[in-house]
Amino acid sequence: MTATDTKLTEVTTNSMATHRPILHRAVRLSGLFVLITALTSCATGRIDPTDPIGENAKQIDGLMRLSGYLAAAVGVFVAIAVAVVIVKFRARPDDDPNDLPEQIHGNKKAELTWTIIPVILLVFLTVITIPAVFDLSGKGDGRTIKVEGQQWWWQFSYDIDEDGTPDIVTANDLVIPVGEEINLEILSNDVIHSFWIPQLNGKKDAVPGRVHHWRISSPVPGIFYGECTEFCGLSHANMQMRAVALEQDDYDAWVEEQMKASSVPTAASAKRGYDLFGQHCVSCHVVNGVYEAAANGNANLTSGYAPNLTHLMTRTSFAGSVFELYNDDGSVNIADLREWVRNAPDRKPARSDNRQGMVSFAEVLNETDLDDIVTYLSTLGGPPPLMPS
Ligand code: HEC
Ligand SMILES: [Cu+2]
Repeated sequence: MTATDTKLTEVTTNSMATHRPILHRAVRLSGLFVLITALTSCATGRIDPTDPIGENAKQIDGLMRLSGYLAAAVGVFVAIAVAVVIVKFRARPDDDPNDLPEQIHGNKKAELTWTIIPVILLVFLTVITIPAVFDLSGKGDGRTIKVEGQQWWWQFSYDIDEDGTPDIVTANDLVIPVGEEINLEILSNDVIHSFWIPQLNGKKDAVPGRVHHWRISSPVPGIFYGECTEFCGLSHANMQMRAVALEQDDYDAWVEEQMKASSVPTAASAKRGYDLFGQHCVSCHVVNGVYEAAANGNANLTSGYAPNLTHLMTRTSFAGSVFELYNDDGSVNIADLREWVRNAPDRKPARSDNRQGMVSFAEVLNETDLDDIVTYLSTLGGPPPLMPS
């Protein structure tokens, strides 16, 4: 007996013993796989790519499903074929290990078959996908909204009178009327981001120095959740956004409110907060009508440097939609707002030394200051026309 022969006999005689651990490992691995899949799908929460609502998203979903089912069919076929081969041609105890099957080189029929079938499948998928790609990149007949990616939040600008300058500048919540094909002009003010609200459409990159066109529409009112899907630095995971689709009347009312400038509050605490805001916050933030000219010239209506706060309280969320602006009972989420103003980089990682994100005021503002500033912030419009359910 040669060394190889001994080995072969060992393998054959031990096969029952070795099968079990392999089986156990396979079961354990698939358990791990299921767990990871479950956990990663938890992480996205309300961001749901499997439930398309808008026409564009439905089109993508249809293509995904079709290619998914085809791939699954191919996968099942291959798995069955492999299983059949494994069982049918397995080594049996009384097999002569030296008795090899006929050795061949190539098999025209088999090779043509497994080339032609995939080619047909791929050509089919290409033929149905290409028109969809062109269709999705076309313009809709609705209004245009400018979308700017920033480290790490999204800014939305509306040119209501179409004179080339924005009339409404807001953040986090992209408010749209239902049933209209909204054209998005997607840009970036720093690095590459990607805009993705899966229930309304696929992903579109936001690239500095380029304008990318994208459409979204929703046939029903509601809030649709999205996030940045191109790694863009420290707080990439905290760069979310939502589309808020409103009935036409509600949308018109929203526009009307957004067009109004802010005014100086009269109540004592809010007025004190307003003054503190003028001291500490206007180098970055704009409040239309009262704080437009920034101390150091960073901020103007369209600076894009920090969110325009004129109608802060008409949004549902803040800081890249990471925090809810309202509690479940409809009251203002004072706790998070206050902590944010106290020490924003502590709540959401930022590089404020590098003009990325908000600075900390932990060493600057005392408790009364914080109360008054939050009281002032709470006077900035609101409540939102639609609350998250
Ligand atoms: C150095 C510039 C800077 C200063 C100064 C500053 N902020 Fe900010 N602020 C930002 C940036 C940038 C963001 C967006 C951060 C993010 O979403 O990650 C922000 C976000 C906010 C938000 C959330 C807005 C939204 O819609 O998401 C509020 C509220 C806010 N700041 C309040 C204040 C207040 C109050 C002060 C003064 C005490 C202040 N900020 C001072 C830069 C600044
Ligand atoms: Cu990002």
